[in-house]
Amino acid sequence: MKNLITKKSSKLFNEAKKYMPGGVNSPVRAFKSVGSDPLFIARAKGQYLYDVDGNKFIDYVGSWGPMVLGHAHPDVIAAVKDTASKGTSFGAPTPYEVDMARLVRKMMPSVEVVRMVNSGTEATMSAVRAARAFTGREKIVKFAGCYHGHFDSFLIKAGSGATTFGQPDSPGVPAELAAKTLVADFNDIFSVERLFKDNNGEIAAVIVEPVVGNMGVVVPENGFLDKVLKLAHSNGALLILDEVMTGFRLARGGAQEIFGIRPDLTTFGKIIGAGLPVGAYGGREDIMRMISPDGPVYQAGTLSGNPLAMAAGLVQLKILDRQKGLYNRLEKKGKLLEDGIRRNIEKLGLRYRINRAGSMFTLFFTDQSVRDFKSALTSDTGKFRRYFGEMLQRGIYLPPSQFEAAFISTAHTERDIERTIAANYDSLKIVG
Ligand code: HOZ
Repeated sequence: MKNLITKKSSKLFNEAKKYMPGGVNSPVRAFKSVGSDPLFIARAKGQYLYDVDGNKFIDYVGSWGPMVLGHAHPDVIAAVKDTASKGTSFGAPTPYEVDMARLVRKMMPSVEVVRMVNSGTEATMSAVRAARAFTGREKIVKFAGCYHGHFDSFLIKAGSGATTFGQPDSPGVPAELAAKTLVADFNDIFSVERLFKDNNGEIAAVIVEPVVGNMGVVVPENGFLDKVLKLAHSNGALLILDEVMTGFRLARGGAQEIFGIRPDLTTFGKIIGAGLPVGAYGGREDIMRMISPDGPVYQAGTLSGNPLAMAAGLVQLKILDRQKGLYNRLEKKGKLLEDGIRRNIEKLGLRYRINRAGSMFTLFFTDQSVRDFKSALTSDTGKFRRYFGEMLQRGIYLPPSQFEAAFISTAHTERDIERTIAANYDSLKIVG
């Protein structure tokens, strides 16, 4: 093990703090909860990340999910360069958008009609507006620890950075709006049932991450999603699956393909743009035709369907659509890593838990099985902080918070995974 030299990153961070809240443009990346300065990234290629001090890491953040083919995939970069040379934004339709909408519908048949936006937050916020307009109801149900972006209605018991920084309920959210968000417990169908009973005829939609990534990875128990769908429908409400993390990552057709669920609406994020700023929402034609200019529900954006983002995303989605065995290979890599970490935990006599779905995983520093927000919060975040630092010293770049998912890409090799397992062993041995 060597001591990381991070002089240039720290210098940049000190400068950044003068001009930006916390020195960053999104909270979790500030590394605050892991007690060190963030690394400033110079470049990335495949499974590797290189910081401004010249350190190289095996990357398990993958820009928080979208880099499922690894960084700077040559075909994606070629498409971006070619498209950029023809202009970067027109605020007018382009052929890319038609190809994209057609491909999304082919890969995920529940998405009959789709609208491109610029981020996952925009997607979830717009999907909820559509659901409210369609049902004529105002309340929504979300699950504690799920994170659906930073729109007011979702910053109630929110996961991801909101949990990392101990602010699952953000100030600045009007109380009247917060009162319209009802919170259930993941994997507890009775908690959903209770909300429907107590708010009869008032709930527009249930929104859920089908596999949660934002309290760390939490997998739905047998039949849970199906029961949520049935409960929503029998009460005249819609189901919105937030597939910002899972869409096109867990399977060609996302988590909905794996669990055999046909939601009314689905939301997507950055994976659609291969890492460029994109989001999208779509679903049942009768709901989506309510969106302007087909219908009265207003939602717009100059950069929506931006040609660079569409061109990059199309290349990535076409590879995901066509490459045989790609998701099996991701599953195999995920399993290899999971098995290795489990072996380490056992050998060291520890009782930590690892949750995994395909190429998404989280090691929780708790001896309880993690199936909801409450159990995720039993994790020892002090231990996680020390573990994160030890892994970083050994060249492994993990999400800098206990309450996030780590991501494997097709670029990670078995050798990378073996190195990661060895680093995990050494780190756990020190942290205990
Ligand atoms: N909300 C992201 C993780 N779920 C973190 C985004 C970032 O800090 O870049």
